[in-house]
Amino acid sequence: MTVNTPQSGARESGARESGAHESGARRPPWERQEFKFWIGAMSVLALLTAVAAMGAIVMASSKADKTIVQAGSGTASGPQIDTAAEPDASFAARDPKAPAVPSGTVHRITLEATEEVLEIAPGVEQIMWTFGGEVPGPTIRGKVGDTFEFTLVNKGENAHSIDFHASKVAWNTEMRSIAPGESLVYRFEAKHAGIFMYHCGTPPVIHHIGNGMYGAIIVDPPTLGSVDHEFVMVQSELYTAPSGEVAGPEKMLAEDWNGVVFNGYVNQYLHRPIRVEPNERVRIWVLDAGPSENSSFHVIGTIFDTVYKEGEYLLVPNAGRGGSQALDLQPAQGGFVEFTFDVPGLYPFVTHKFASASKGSVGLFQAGEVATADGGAGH
Ligand SMILES: [Cu+2]
Repeated sequence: MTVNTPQSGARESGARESGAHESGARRPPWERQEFKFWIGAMSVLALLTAVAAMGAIVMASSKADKTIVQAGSGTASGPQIDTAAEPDASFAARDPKAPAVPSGTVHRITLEATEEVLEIAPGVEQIMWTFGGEVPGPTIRGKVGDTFEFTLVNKGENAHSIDFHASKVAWNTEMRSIAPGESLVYRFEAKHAGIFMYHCGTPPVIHHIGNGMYGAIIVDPPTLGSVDHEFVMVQSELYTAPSGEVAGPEKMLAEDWNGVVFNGYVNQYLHRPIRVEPNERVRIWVLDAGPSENSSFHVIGTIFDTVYKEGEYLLVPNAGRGGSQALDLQPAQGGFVEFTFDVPGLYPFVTHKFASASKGSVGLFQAGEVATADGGAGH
């Protein structure tokens, strides 16, 4: 009598070598010849399927990528960024204010993919790949249930595309790459709330995001309360290129960035502080666009009483007096924080990963009438 324990199975198998068919009925199913045959056949089939699928992916991506690899082969080396350098007196920081939610429920927006020279730090100009001629691309806003209809027009010299993380659409249709001169319509209903990344998805994706093709789209949660100020900070890395050139993908692949910045420019809000008043309620939407570095968003001198991350409130003002010091984000994650400044003064904001902060991601809030280094207030 056979007892079905692993030991007895192992013991039996030795006897079965010389035994023959009659013992087959007593063998565990995985040791029967016909079972072994089908397992072997299925393994071969699975292997062939995997090889065929990989071949198809390689063929598809190399097809979409042909132009990009040629045109994108910028020089690996670019200038180092001097974070102590001052911008010209005429320098205007990018407006950090979050756009208002537009009226209506259908938003038709045209976005142009462009390739043009932009200043990314004092004295550093290079070709950036953009949405709408700016890095980050424009911040888009709506609410849950709204319909967005984007027309992407490729005005560049390389293939480009767009991928809205706020959408649920097929990768091979709306997110397809289009050649220079072409356009496509990308339509979706915003079904979920949050601050989402959008970016060019043309391979190699790291090259297109690393050269500036990213932005934020805010889909308001239905419960969003009102505040005195709303700002948007998009963190990203900067990869420099020689003047007049575009950065190649080598430094991006090596995670060897030259700068980490908010809203596309080195320390811009340190040079042009953001003006608020003490005790006003401030909300900052934060998106980490990467392509590779994470963020630990922190405002020095205050504590967040509200934190919303990736579609959920992690903290709201509560009886337990809970406080939050940093919003942690990986690339392509976002959220918002809310707080007040209790007394007049200057309040820096950073990513508390200080190796990154020291490469250009320091800004300043000016709460009230207090002196700033340059004697003036920004927004
Ligand atoms: Cu692109």
